[in-house]
Amino acid sequence: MKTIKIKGMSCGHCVKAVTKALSEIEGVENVKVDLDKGEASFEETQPVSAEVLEEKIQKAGYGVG
Ligand SMILES: [Cu+2]
Repeated sequence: MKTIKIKGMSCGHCVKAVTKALSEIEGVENVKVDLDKGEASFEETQPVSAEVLEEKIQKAGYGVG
């Protein structure tokens, strides 16, 4: 299980958007987003680069870190 910090989430809609964005990445499974902590955790079925994660999150309108 890997956990990353997500910036800019404020409501349930954001949680859904981030969950969807991460779930679309190949190798990312079982995404859980915690709004209060501002974190997303997921399983990696294959290595996923930080660049890919960041790009996907940014395209959804949020930030990583
Ligand atoms: Cu929101």
